[in-house]
Amino acid sequence: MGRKTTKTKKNTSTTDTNIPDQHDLPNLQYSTTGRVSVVLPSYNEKENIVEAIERISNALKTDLYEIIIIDDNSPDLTWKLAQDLQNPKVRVIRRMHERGLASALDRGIQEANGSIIVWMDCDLGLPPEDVPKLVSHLNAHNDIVVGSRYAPHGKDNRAKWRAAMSWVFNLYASCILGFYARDYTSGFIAVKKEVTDKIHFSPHGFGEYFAEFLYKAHQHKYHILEVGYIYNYRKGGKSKLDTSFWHLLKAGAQYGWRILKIRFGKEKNQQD
Ligand SMILES: Nc1nc2c(ncn2[C@@H]2O[C@H](COP(=O)(O)OP(=O)(O)OP(=O)(O)O)[C@@H](O)[C@H]2O)c(=O)[nH]1
Ligand SMILES: [Mg+2]
Repeated sequence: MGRKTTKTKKNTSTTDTNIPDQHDLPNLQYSTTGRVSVVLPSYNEKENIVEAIERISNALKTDLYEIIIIDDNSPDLTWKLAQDLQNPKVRVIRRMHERGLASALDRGIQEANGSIIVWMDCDLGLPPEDVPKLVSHLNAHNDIVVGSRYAPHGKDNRAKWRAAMSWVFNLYASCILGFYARDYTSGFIAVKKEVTDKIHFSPHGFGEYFAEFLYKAHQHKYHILEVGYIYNYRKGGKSKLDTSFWHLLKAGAQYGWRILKIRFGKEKNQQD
């Protein structure tokens, strides 16, 4: 089992009423300098990869330990663009025989050496400038900070029908898995390495792994905080999920089934 935390009742004594909840504010005692590994899965992202690396590096500054690109031998040579930067903090892993988002993230997390791990899309639909905000909310209380469209100040800026589909799906996921998280398909996260050392997800599939990770982490008593962010369409290139309405519906059905399996199936954390 993971580290256990006990819930304490809110202190309502007069002396403490002006002290904000610890989990609502960045914890200045929790140093993040040089500790952050950012994992970026990439497949045919030549329009975005260089800008993503630059903006993440500029945003994290001295907190950045490394950026790990997990690229599945993109035909558009995304991996080469990243390699050619010759940035000592950028590591490119070019996979020749494997494919898939969940397996790429699984590999990237295993490779990461920072004590804080962030992962996100590299298509600039998720704002690189918000990475420090996620990281800053990790502290003695919060083990996982999720960028969420449904937390205060969060928003899904895509077309209304597209945002509505995600909202309904995430409501379904919350009803089945619990309301300790609301954005079960975010894919934008900062987490302590001790959590990823303990909690593993299936390397199969696309975005379903995220709900599995949050569910298992919650089961192991790790604390999850959601922080709002504004989700936009990817900046360039093509989506690997949103290729047609029917593909999207099929993916939704697969995700829906997987949520049921996560909640009611026999699948257990690999290390239990
Ligand atoms: N290594 C690897 N990365 C992938 C693969 N499929 C998608 N990705 C990357 O994973 C991230 C998520 O894929 P997206 O196509 O952005 O999926 P999405 O976020 O649901 O869709 P849009 O942002 O709307 O385009 C992006 O950074 C992709 O480049 C894959 O098979 N292998
Ligand atoms: Mg994306």
